[in-house]
Amino acid sequence: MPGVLRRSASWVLLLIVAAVLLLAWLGPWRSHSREYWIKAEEMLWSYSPSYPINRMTAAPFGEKELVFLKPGPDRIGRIYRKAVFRSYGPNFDTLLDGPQPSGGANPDGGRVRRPGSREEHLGALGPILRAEVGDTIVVHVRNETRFPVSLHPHGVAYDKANEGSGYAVSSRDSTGSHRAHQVHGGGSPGHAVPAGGTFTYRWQVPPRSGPGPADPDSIAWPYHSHVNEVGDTSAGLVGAIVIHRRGSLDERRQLPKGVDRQFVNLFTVTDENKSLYLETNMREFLGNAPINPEDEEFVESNLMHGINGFVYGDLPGLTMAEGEHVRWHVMSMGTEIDIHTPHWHGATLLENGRRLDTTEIFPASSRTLDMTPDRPGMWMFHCHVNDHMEAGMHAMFTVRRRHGNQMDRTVRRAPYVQRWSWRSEASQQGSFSDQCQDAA
Ligand SMILES: [Cu+2]
Repeated sequence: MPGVLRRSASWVLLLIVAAVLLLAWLGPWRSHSREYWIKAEEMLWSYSPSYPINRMTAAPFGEKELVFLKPGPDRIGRIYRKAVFRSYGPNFDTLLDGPQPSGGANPDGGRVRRPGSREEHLGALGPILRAEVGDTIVVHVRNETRFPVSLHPHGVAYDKANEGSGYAVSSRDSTGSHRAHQVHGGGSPGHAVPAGGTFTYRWQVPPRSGPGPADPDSIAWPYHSHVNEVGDTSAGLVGAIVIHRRGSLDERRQLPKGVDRQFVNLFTVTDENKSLYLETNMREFLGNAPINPEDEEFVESNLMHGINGFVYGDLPGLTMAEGEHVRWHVMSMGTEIDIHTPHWHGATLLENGRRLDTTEIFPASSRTLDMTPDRPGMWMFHCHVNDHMEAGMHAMFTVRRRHGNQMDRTVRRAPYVQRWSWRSEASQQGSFSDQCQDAA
């Protein structure tokens, strides 16, 4: 090879090596655009798939619990029509994650939140939206419910068009003088996506959206529909955004580096009396029975004290192994009774450097805690407010024993007697109210 050619070939080689090294160096600083395809959808949701067995006692429910769960001529029971967020592949083609009607017998539900999946414990919550500081989050929302909905995020950065919330603000024109115009949601259709409509939200994730100096390397924010805020959130249109410090998200496992499990738990008294679907539920489950929706006992029966939409120990999927690094994000929504104190049996946790086994959350606030479980077994995880405990705000978490690298699978949830599919459950509930109507 002539010298000139040889020299230029080695220059090319040198340039390629330099480019590869530069790309590798830039890798952690490259910002991502994280794209999500989310549908708002209606479904029948059961707060208590193990009904009539109380999983916390392995015995049939008693009078006190049946107030909330048992359908009757003047009681909706444990199944309600709700609206939830679910995530899909590009162009909304394949269902990826989201609540499924309890029982899993629905045609598309078998693939999502299945036993053993990372998302199983999310229950009625929308899919987790994940990002790192420096990223942009793009969320395409399609509204398949009968009401207008929006997607309003907490914590991340947005302009008025992407706030997902409409209220009257005045604006200045180009001369700087105040215009009397009221601008709702920045004039953007994103503040209320109509039934059948689609909108794309764009949010930035600057450092002020990520963990603060005393936080662990990931924190959670709620997101929810904000058209009729009380009605929307009571209907179920709620989920979580988890923001990671730059470079701390393990992209393959979609978990923070060094964390083995991550759970997000929403403690809330879902007020079905305030849901967008109250009238629909009354029609669907009570027919034309003359019921006063303000009757005190009827109102009480529709207060569902749940964790991720499940009551009395029915939340599945809180499973881990001893010695693992487990991250818990707990949050709340609701009203003045939504003062919750999540308490873990059998373990302690660290919250921003403080050691505790009980924390406190209020509507729309969240806490992030780290646990290293050291006592294998099944442990209670519940709200420590007396009234909430009695009304069902319980779950269980399972710590499996380790044999070397193997998890012992013999620790299992207490078996419950019958397996209800949502179809049989819904038809059972339907036929019960039908019978009552026949009898009336
Ligand atoms: Cu509570």
